[in-house]
Amino acid sequence: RLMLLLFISQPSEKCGVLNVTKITENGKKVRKNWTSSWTVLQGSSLLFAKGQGGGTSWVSGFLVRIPRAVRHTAQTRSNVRGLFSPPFSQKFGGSQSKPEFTVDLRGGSVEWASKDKSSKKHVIELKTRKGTELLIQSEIDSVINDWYKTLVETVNTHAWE
Ligand code: I3S
Repeated sequence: RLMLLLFISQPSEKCGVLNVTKITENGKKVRKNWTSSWTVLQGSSLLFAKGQGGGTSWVSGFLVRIPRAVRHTAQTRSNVRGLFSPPFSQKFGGSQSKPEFTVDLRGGSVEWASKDKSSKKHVIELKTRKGTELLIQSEIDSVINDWYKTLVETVNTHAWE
């Protein structure tokens, strides 16, 4: 029972709105393009989706998704980690918003970004094994601190895979 509890409580699922930009792709520097993205962590995959598009602001997109996220979280907890949980595509609202891009955190790193990486506050720098570097940011302290903790745990958990 203890093992099951530990298994369920692993930080492998989390979602929310974050500001994100790539700074390097496959080892090559790319131009920053900060966008507000619906972000989902599942296992070692981190997915980013644009807002709902068509002029929909991230605020309304977020509000639409709250019940979905709550429902999903409840479902996931009660169903032993996704056994009966909806597939990934549904978490992004089916056809409403598709993952813009995904990064694999296995073998990657997470740290607070240094000042020279961005003038924004609360910026996390993610590096993947394949040489993609991302900055993720939220104006809300508690939000970004929670993501930092979860991402560090995720990277540590999947470091040797
Ligand atoms: O690291 P940089 O190049 O100073 O980043 C800023 C620029 O990408 C800027 O875009 P333009 O160079 O196209 O004007 C962005 O608007 C800024 O947000 C970037 O800086 P921060 O410090 O916000 O990451």
